[in-house]
Amino acid sequence: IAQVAIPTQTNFLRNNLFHGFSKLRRFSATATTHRGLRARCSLQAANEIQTGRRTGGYQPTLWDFNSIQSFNSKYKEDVHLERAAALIEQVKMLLQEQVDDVRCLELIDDLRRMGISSHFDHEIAQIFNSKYFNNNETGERDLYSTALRFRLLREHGFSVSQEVFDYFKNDNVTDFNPSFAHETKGLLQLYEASFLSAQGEETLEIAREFARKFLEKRVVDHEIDDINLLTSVERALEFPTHWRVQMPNARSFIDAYKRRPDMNPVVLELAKLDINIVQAQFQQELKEASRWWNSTCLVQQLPFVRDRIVECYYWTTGVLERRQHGNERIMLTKIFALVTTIDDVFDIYGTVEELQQFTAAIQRWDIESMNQLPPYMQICYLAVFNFVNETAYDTLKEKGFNSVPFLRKAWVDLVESYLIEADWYYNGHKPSLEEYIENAWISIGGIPILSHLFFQLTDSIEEEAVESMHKYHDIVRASCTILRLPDDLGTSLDEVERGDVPKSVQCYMNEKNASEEEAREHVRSLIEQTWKTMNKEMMMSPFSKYFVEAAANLGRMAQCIYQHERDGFGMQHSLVNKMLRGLLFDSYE
Ligand code: 0FV
Ligand code: MN
Ligand code: MN
Ligand code: MN
Ligand code: MN
Repeated sequence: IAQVAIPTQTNFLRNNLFHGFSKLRRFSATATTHRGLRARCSLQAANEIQTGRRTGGYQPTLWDFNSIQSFNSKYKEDVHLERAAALIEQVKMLLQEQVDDVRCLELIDDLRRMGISSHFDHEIAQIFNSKYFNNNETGERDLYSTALRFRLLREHGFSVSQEVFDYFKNDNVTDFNPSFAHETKGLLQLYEASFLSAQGEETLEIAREFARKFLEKRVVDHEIDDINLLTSVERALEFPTHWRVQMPNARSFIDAYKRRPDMNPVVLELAKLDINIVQAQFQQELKEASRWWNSTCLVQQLPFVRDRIVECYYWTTGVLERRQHGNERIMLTKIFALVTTIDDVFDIYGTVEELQQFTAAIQRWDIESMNQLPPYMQICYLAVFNFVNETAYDTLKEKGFNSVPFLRKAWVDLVESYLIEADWYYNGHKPSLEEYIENAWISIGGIPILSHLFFQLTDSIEEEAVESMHKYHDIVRASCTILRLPDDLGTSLDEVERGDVPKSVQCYMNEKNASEEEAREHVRSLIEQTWKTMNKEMMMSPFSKYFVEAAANLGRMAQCIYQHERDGFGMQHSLVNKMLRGLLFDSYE
């Protein structure tokens, strides 16, 4: 895909609007509508945009609209789909024929990491429900297979006690037996397994420290000769498997898989073909999301907002990993884009008075409320209002449930939390970390995301689950918190420099008189703690499987987008761009 090299009219407008050129009133921006016509945005709102306010400092989009619209992957064609179907049948046989427990678990793990496990949901469930895996008393005395089995069982929702690791501990039970410190494969699995822990599971805590210490040591001392094993260890130390989203990581896992001596050529062929087929599907979805974004004219009307529709779509490929959730991905992309827009209105452009008016209008939730708003706010108010009502219409039509009050509450809670931050900012208030987080887990935007997803991913909507969702069940709060904290690690330096409330890192520094690195370390440990709550709640919740999966993935994707504590969304960090390009644009050869 071609990157935008020459300044477009939008960029020209953006640059000049901020320099207050009055002549710009004569310009009008164009956007291509879904009918392929060039739509004219009258720029009424843009004309009102004033100077002397904060700016985001965000660059224009890297991705050209027309290049996106011209995607035409050959992997949509029947010949590829037929080949994939044949390979899927062969891998099903492979799974069913596998008599060795450990080999079978390894295969299931590989399928998931290569992004193809959803083709085998049925077969995998059968395997787990069969006599081998129902039995927690494994009798295994091997660290590698015990840990692998433990992790996969928990990943698939089975309860299995941490006591399976007692055998590997010292007599005094406060640490693992040092005789295992040289078993790299076992240590690696132990380390991976420890990330499935719930609050208070001490054995798993000790396991993580023990495994991390000796894995790091073996890497540093060059004691791992097997290059494939070394790659797996380095990969896990960077991000454990349990924290990784599926599709955005699939490509690099296939790269690693194909070099392994135990690689199965049928599995490899399927993985390589399937990732190209998925890419073709993703491109179709992205095209649609991009046409919608273009047709809203929000970028032309509000030149200070982030123009990040491709990144918004990329985000959804991590959150909704199922092939069949294409419409949900498109819907979710719109939420990300709308949340980003309103967030920038609150964080960058709006005055306190305007923000109060906007919040009041969302609270009232009627079309009349729009009249009192300045034009630049009217356009984003109506965009949100229409979007929410349209999705609620679908839920009413398809599921007979009126979701408006709940969706409305989600958006109200979001803007109210934004207003609190704006109020802190203009009053120079420095909250304690606790006070900050009590608001910031909402102000990150996860509530509208999860609320909309809830109605989309729940087949028969039950009162109990609706209530749990909107009383913000611990899964919801954990998901939003894991979203918030990596965002703070990645974005807060730029935000504070631009003018914003202190974020978690700065709150901790203020409160404890700590260094930035100490504060970051503390925030990282909060992320680890929050995962324990997530793990516990995932094992028994009133929610659908797909909703729980999405809630966990929302946090995982934040950890991916803000990896290395950089902003891979607003600031388009190159590492994230490379992953994005690999998943959405470049075919796998
Ligand atoms: C976070 O941006 C971000 F990427 C937003 C709001 C778009 C939607 C994504 C999420 C819901 C994560 P930013 O760092 O400006 O958010 P805060 O809350 O720190 O202003
Ligand atoms: Mn796995
Ligand atoms: Mn922001
Ligand atoms: Mn914000
Ligand atoms: Mn931020």
